[in-house]
Amino acid sequence: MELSILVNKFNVKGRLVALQPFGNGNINDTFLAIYRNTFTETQVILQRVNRNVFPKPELIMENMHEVTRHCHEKLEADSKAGRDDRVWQMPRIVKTKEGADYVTDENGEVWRVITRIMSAHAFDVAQGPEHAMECGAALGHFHYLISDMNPESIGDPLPGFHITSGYLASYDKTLEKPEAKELLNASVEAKRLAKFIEERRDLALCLEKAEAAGELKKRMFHGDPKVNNIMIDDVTGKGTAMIDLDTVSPGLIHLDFGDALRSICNPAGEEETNLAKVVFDEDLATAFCKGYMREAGAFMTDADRAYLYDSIRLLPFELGLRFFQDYLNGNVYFKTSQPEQNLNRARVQFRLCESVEARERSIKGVLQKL
Ligand code: GN1
Ligand code: MG
Repeated sequence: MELSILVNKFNVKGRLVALQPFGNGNINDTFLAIYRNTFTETQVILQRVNRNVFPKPELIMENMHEVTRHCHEKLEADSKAGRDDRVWQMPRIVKTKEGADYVTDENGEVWRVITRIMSAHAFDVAQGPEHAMECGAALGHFHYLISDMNPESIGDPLPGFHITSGYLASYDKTLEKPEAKELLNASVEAKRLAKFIEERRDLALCLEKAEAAGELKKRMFHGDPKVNNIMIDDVTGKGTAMIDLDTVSPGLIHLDFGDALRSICNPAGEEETNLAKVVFDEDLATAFCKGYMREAGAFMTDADRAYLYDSIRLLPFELGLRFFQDYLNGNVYFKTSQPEQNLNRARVQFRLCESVEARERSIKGVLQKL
């Protein structure tokens, strides 16, 4: 089905005047649609939910319905009570003309339309400490918003997501494939990354062990709070919304904390090819933590705090492992524009992990003062 026919199945007023690719997501296909009528313009986001990644796209939409329903109610109540220093926002599902949350095309692909948060932007890399602090505040406030959701109301969007031991197991399985062996033997850099993983197999289990021992408990988490999923208000420079809600589900908030920091504290970005530029920036980390704690510090137990450093070290390792496994497996998960891209993305994450390790004492010092 043509994209313009598809998007017109949704209930947006006006005439479609533009429809173009939008954003830099690694998973879903995203488009911006602009509608105009005689006196105003409406911009919405059209997305195809990636079926190769999410085994049940319909479930993703049921979850999104639940998450946005819960959060919009809470946002409205807080706003009436004049509780906040700003307007916190969250995209809304735009229904089809028939009143459904999504459209399924002739190939069984699930498409949705959500509102665009206007006069706000997400950046691919941190712009400085103030931006980092606002990212922290936005994630902290999001954790507050979803903290009292019923975890039973959400189906598992992506079985195995952020279970590092599972990623290790699928990496080991991939290594047995002849194609993977060939790729590994063909490159000194790939061999170096494989060694990097071997030296850190224990690290992979740090949060899983703490959870199994009952020290850490699952709460609701975002799942993908990287810097370009955090919207910043163009007018005030303040954080205003978390986007990309596909993976909101029960999980450890440590995974969000570590994932946000691995993304925000790497100003070179995930696609950098010069490893010398990839460092974990502690000033950005300090600013992020300040913003996060202001909004969510009240929820943090002593046990939670004890595992923050581990989470900052684990998440770049985990993502590097996921990129590297995908490279060896023929680039079937993350979108790529050239065959070595996932190899390079893995190099960046592992360098970041090393950079965290080299700063262990000083990062722990920052965390202690929170
Ligand atoms: C993917 O969809 P996107 O680009 O926001 C991935 C995240 C990774 C991220 C790295 C469902 O996120 O886990 O951290 O790429 N999402 C999924 O850029 O696998
Ligand atoms: Mg995503």
